[in-house]
Amino acid sequence: MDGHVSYPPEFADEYRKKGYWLDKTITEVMDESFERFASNPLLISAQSGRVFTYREFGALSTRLALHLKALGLKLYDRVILQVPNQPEVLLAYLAVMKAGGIPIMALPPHQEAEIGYFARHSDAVGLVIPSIFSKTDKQQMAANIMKAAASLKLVLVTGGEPREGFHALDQLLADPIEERVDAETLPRANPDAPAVLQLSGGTTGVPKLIPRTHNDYVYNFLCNADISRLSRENIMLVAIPQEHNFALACPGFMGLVSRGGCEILSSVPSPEAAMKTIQEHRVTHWTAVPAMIIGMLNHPDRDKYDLSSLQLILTGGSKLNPEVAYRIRPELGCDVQQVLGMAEGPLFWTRLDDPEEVRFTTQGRPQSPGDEFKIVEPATGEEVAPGALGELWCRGPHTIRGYYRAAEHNAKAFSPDGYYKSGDLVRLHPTGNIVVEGRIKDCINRGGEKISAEEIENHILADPRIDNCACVSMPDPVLGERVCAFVVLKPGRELTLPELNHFLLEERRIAKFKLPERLELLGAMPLTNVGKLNKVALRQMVAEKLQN
Ligand code: J2J
Repeated sequence: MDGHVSYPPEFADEYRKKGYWLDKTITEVMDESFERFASNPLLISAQSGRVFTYREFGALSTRLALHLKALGLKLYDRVILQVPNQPEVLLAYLAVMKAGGIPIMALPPHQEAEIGYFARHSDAVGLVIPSIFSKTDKQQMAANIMKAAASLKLVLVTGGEPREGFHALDQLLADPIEERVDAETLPRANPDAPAVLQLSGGTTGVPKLIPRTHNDYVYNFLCNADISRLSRENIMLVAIPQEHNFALACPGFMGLVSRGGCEILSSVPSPEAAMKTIQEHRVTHWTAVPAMIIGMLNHPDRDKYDLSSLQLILTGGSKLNPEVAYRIRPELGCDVQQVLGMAEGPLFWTRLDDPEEVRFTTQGRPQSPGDEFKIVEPATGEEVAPGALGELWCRGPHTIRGYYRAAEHNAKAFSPDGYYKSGDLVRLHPTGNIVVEGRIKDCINRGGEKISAEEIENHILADPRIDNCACVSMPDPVLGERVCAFVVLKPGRELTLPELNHFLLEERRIAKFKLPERLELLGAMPLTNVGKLNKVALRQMVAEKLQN
């Protein structure tokens, strides 16, 4: 596939020889489970209560794949998925892959700016959307995007009457095409080809697409399903966006399916909803970002819920502070497993039998013996002394070698010998685990959701009232960080935060979660002594204001 950086042959050979890569596609591995655990419940929608067995889910995803093929989807065609946390997101995910296509895992809040960009950049042919999301007419969004993205032909809509030319996903799922067309006609992808395009956490003007191959992604979730010791007895709650690497493959939906467990998929991330669902479905495992755990720990009504079924919280996306980690066993009655994860592939896990101090104060060690990492001086790539602070670089059988169609950026984001430069500042713990201490990449981590400063700054600079701007993180007790925009106005202009955000939403059509939550007006930007924008000073400035 054009624009995909393959693993060098000597590494691929090694990964096969060591048994990491199985040369199976994701759907082949999923189909084995659909057959093996046929009558077990696989997925329950927390909102509708609908239950899918393994057999049913396998059959429905094949049916939808046959429809997609009949509608013209071809091997390696890209299809953007933007469905909120309801079963259709996973059915569409599997169906696109079964039809030989490559799903692009967009997030439900993304708007025209993001989806339009993904469509143009990837020449996507398909888009799967809800009719309405968070009061936004997604069908209108799709129609607008189609004007500038010539490749986009196939729009599937869930939960509403489709416009002319669009297709109702629910109707396709109800039409037994498999009685007319043999499933054997579906194409088979090469296991070394990209299976899924994930989204990068974002440090650049536009989000980068991350090609995960079948071989690397299958290994990814089979390996970490072991590390989390998943089994068919497990019931896992997922209320973070299902499209995320964490919810999909770490171990997430696919890891759980490989072991025969059941996922409870919820579209409501609040602590109350989580507690209600845990009680109702006797949830044993919860995939959550630290902000959700803090929300539950501090919830005034926690004692009203029976959370005794809960065995393990899997958490990552942002740092779990040790003070919070130490409260989990006494207050929630369960264990916690930390993962430092990246959609680019690297995964570090605390192990379930590590001593408490290691489980609570480190972010783990690599998931696979095939993973390589080093902690380096970012400018030179020289390894730092053990225990010293440095940037984390990673390479291995489930870490990409390059972003999709991004040759120029790849030259900076990867070392010449193929290490992914994470942008995270870490130090080595004496146990060999790592501890995340900060980052050098210019993004804001809002409760696990990454927001590229440059991306938002570019949108803000398009506002005619604005002369200059810089976005930085400001501390938040629950989410960890939120976006603060520092702005220098053009002479005689005025601006409030609601006015700025109205411009970003209505004119720039960006996702709501990226909006600045504070605006600071400045006469001039602070500069470092070499004349560069001083973001450290800006972060300090807003942190001090928040303390007063
Ligand atoms: C501190 N920072 C962390 C952690 C991620 C599992 C879990 C998370 C992600 C994810 C993921 C962190 N402590 N435990 O893909 O499979 C920050 C780091 C990292 C960035 C990656 C998964 N866990 N982070 O969050 O691609 O800064 O992946 O580089 O969205 O999140 O973000 P993302």
